[in-house]
Amino acid sequence: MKHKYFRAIPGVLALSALISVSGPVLAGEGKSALPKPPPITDAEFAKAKKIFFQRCAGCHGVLRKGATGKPLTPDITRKKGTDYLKAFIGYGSPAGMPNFGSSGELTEKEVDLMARYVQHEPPVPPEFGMKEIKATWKVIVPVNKRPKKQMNKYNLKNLFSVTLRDTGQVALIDGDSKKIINIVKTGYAVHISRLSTSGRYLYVIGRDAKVNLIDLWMKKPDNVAEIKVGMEARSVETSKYKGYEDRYAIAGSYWPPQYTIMKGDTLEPLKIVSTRGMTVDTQEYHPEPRVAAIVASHQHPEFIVNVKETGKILLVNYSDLENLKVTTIDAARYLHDGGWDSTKRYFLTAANKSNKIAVVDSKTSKLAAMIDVGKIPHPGRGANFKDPKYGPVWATSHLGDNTIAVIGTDPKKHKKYAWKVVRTLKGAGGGSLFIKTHPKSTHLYVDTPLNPDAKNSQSIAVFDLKNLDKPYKVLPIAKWAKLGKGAKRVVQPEFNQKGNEVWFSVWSGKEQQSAIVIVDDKTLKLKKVIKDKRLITPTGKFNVYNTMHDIY
Ligand code: DHE
Repeated sequence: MKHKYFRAIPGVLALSALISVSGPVLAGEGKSALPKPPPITDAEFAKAKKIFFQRCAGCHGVLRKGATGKPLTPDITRKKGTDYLKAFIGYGSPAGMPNFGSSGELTEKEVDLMARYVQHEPPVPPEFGMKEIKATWKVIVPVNKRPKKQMNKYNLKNLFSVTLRDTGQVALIDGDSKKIINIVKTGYAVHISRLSTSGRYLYVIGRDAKVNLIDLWMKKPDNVAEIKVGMEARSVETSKYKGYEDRYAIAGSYWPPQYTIMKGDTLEPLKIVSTRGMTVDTQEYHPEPRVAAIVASHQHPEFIVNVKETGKILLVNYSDLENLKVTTIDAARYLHDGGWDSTKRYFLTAANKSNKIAVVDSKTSKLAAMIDVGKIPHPGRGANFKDPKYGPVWATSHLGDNTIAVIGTDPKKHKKYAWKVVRTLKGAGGGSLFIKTHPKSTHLYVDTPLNPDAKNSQSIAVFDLKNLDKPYKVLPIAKWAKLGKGAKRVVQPEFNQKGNEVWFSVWSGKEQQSAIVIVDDKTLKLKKVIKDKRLITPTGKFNVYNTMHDIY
């Protein structure tokens, strides 16, 4: 049986359709003591492969070796059997597995299909080197045909790039008027947006590893270049060190496991580096060490690259791409997301399945600390504020429990508390993904979009930074949006440039209505609901100024 790996995925068809891979035949099948996999037709296999890529591969890995999610290789899944797997996929778990069935995201038939599919051997997708990457590269507007100055009247610093997850688009929203400026076609199931140092160029990465470069100076900001750096990706960043502003972009891929350095204004691919190698602890070979978060150093001309499955943090020096210097820091598995402390010297990042936060000193290029926190930390970029007792701190919430770990970040003036959990706040529940504050705010916002209880997934917990012993307040964000049916998960707080408004996505299914809810940070009252039929499945929101300057 032959299957074409990404055959049914929009935007990936052209290249992947050329390369077919072996179908779901387990080595030694028949001789093995394991139960046989349940039957699946070719058409079902193709459909399940698409669903797996869209919904499951991010946590469980393309090869299903596990990371944020458990390993799902046939030696494990066949022992569990179809009924057990169906229950798990259908109802989820408090530790972060979404309830795909009861939320309506998958039909009963699809839940059954996925339970059977994961008992078959995962198909291995093809490699994607320079030849394949170059073949996807398009400069839509050459540099010399682009504006020489800003050609629109928008306050670009307060523009928001909003992920429209299931339509493969971003909505550019004017933060002042709250009006949509443009809906830009990007990669499939878009993940994040990042800004160039100058704030002119916006980079968007899709789950299909397509990078879009949007020029905000155009009369109507739009794509000026695009490229695909692999089959699956989550991260993109730009060079921020003095003298290298707007010079390079980097995108990290999940498949193939590699990172690609490109020219900042055209996305011309310059260098691809594989991340395959040995794990940090057991020192065994891993075939799929995916690139998770990437940040740009302010101390050296370096990108800081999290390699998830090997648990290594790479400091990739871009000052000489031909003689590439990479410092490898041993951290822990499985590295995921993270952000800077308020001084932008220390990078704090989650080794999520190790329940640790790793701290990198970007000045000395060394590991500063490994800190034990709660279950599966998931900070996004985290939140920096001044604790009344412990001085400057950075905080993360967790996918696997209801706590918020507050970590001291000032080894100079508050040495005693540096790199220690100084407080553990109790939030609304597990299933938290993002946490946010702003230097001008006295509030800390914590979402819980993956909590199985709608009461939690549809609201936000707010802590008072002046009195952290006080219990949190609950803001009924989804209720304020006044939408019809839907999961209405409230996700990812993001501040405006001034730091006096905070924006939330109310995220429902593709066929349902979603919205963005804006809250006045001082009064914690509803300020505005943005509803528009084009706002389909909004999730991440990236304010230009705050993203340019790493303010969170
Ligand atoms: Fe994300 C950041 C990976 C699911 C919304 N997500 C990140 C980063 C990684 C990542 C590696 C850090 C990028 C960086 O900083 O360079 N995300 C993954 C996954 O592997 C995972 C768990 C499963 C998957 O299949 O993709 C996953 N992420 C989701 C979602 O389901 C979310 C909630 C909705 C969506 O749009 O898909 C989601 N991820 C986000 C957002 C950020 C993010 C909004 C950026 C947060 C920020 O403030 O920087």
